[in-house]
Amino acid sequence: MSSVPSQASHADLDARLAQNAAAVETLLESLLSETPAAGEILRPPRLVAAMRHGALAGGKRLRPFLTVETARLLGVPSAQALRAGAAVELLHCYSLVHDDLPAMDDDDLRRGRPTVHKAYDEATAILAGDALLTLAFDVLADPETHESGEIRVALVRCLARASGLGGMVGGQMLDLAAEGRFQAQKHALTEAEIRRLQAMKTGALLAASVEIGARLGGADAAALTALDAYGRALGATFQIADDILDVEADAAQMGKATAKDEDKGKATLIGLLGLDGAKRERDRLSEAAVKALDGFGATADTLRAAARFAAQRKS
Ligand code: GRG
Repeated sequence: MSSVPSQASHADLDARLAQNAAAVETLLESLLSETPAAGEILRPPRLVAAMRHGALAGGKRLRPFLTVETARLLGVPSAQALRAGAAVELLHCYSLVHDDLPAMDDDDLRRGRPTVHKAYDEATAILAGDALLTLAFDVLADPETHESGEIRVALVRCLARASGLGGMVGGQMLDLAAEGRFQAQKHALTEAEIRRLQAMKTGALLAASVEIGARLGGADAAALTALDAYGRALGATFQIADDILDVEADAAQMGKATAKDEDKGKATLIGLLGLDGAKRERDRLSEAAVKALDGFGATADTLRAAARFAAQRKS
């Protein structure tokens, strides 16, 4: 099949991203209220405030966008798609809160604001991350997200596998080892090892954002395979773009510190392919993501545009 050109313009994509981000914000706002949910005893105000600091007001909301757009392709009611997307975003926000901690990346700035441990304190930031993580699974497991228990379990398992031991958390562990945190394990990574690390640390959650939308819509095996290829290529695109932005963008543009990778000895493809080589690889991967959607026709144009956005984004 030949590649279907993307008909969605930058302006269309920007408008859809903004519309989706506003809807995600509204839902997160209500999920992160001080009122306890059924079965909860009390939501401590300081913990709620720290969670809200970490999850509201900021971010591109790309992951829930991917969930919602994939679900839309399969005719899922928008309220259900949005809940699943919000769950993925809660998990992403937990990872940012914990990644910024002194024991991890030790960052002061995130989304243009003080990180949670700076605005509150370290113990509160750890707990806020933990509670964002568990809330993500609570949202997926709720019958409001899908009437079928079987589908809800599939969503929970997909998010757990992508974000845990063999996914994001495992990838973070490999990243710390590659930085030389644990002397015995220090070694220069091969290209294959860098790609695997990035597929785990960043790619897995982006791919899961797509898969969750697909599973919510009851996608068949062929659609799941195509969307999985799309999500993985988009995830790899996104991480290379991030590495390039770390070199080329400034902190004001990114809302977080930049030029950190080289200082920390982080393993990136730029080190192996050079800046121009990394840009070519980023563009090759984003086109591979677009190509994976060939079977879907024009209804997938927004997802095609999202893959190009992941490559060309400025923050
Ligand atoms: C510490 C549990 C734990 C996990 C750490 C994913 C991860 C692993 C940490 C997040 C920090 C990081 C820099 C990851 C690389 C992926 C990345 C660029 C995340 C930022 O995602 P964006 O650009 O952020 O989508 P916004 O703010 O737009 O949501």
